[in-house]
Amino acid sequence: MPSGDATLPGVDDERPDQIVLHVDMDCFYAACERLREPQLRGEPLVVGMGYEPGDDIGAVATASYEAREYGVESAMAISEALDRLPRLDEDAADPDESAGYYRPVDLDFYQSVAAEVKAILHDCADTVREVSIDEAYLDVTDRTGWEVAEGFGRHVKNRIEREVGVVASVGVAPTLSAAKVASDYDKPDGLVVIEPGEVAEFFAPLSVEEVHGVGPVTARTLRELGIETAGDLAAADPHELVDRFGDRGRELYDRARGADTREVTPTGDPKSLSRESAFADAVEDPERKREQVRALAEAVATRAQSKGALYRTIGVKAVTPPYDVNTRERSLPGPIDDADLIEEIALELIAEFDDDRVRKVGVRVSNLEFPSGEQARLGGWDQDTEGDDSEAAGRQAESTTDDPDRSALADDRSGQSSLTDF
Ligand code: TTP
Ligand code: MG
Repeated sequence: MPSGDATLPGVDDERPDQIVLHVDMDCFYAACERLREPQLRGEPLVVGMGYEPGDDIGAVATASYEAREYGVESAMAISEALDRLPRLDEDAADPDESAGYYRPVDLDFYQSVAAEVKAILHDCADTVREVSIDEAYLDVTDRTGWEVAEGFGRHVKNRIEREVGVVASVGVAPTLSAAKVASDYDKPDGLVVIEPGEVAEFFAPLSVEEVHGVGPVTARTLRELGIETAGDLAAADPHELVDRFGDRGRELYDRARGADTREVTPTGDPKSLSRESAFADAVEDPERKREQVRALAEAVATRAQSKGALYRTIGVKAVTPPYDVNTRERSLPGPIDDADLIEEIALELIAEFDDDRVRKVGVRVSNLEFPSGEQARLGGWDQDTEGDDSEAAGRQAESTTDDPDRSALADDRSGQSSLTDF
């Protein structure tokens, strides 16, 4: 059985060059209700359906943390919730201390609050994957570094609270699954950073249920095998797990070890194709930058061609230390498919950074058109599917952006740290 002593399990499978931030709002629907009824703050509050007299079929959507103390939780039958936490008579002169407030679900309102939160998230990262009304992954690799990642997480948290008035729990980690575990770890009002190399160690004491993909049934079977914690699972014999669970066994084993090579891929239709590559150390030599840009330009051209995409805008990105994301782009009169032109324009645009120290460069085409009318699904698009390019040397990630304003770009539009660029 692998002991993991020689090398920390999972380390090889992390992407230490990737900084992922996961945001999950605390008791989101209840937090929204508290925005318009501040007197509900600090009170047990249940949001759900079916609690009106004579209307007893329904479920709890969410409960405030005060209501959770009474055992009320999401998806519980409303009748059960009412048993555990009776509904407060809000008109009574002397309200019952052990009763709670009940409010109906108002999804339109929650969606409007969520939109405000998401706007902040898009402001804080170039790539955002929205996974539900109150949850998103951000790739913040270019915006921060590990030494200041906690401060960056706090900045995102504070902006949401200050500008929208609801509280988020935030996790920062080198993988998506670890970032999710981190945001959940200290809820509510949590901020947890798991640094590269610490993922497996962080996971080890967690119960197997915390491993993504382990439900109550799997957990029971694992316990029968003597596997109680993520650490036990990471140290188990993978062959035995495959025998027991099929391919899923291997997946659970990998997840328990913190192995996760997925990148944050944005939600929505692709509007651009880009490839980028980081240098081990910031580079000043213009020829090295050009060399990298040439390779990226070729990769982007090949990618666009394989997708049957024409493009009208060609852009470059140069990340200068510490975290300045600079983008430059140029739009053409009409859509083209021309690898040489991508290279030529990208090299012209990157020349502006000849004298700068640059730690990452990128090339992008946008204003895409798909004349065949068949916009192929892009590799790496699905959260749970590895992009076919994702194993490319260094961190040459394909990413796509979803910026409707792109089509309005003027020629040679330039922007320092433009927030939605790349
Ligand atoms: P969650 O993020 O799962 O829950 P939450 O935000 O209420 O609480 P936590 O602090 O633990 O994150 O889900 C987000 C919202 O989705 C939640 O506020 C209500 C809704 N929801 C349902 O309607 N039904 C459900 O079963 C769950 C789990 C959530
Ligand atoms: Mg939540």
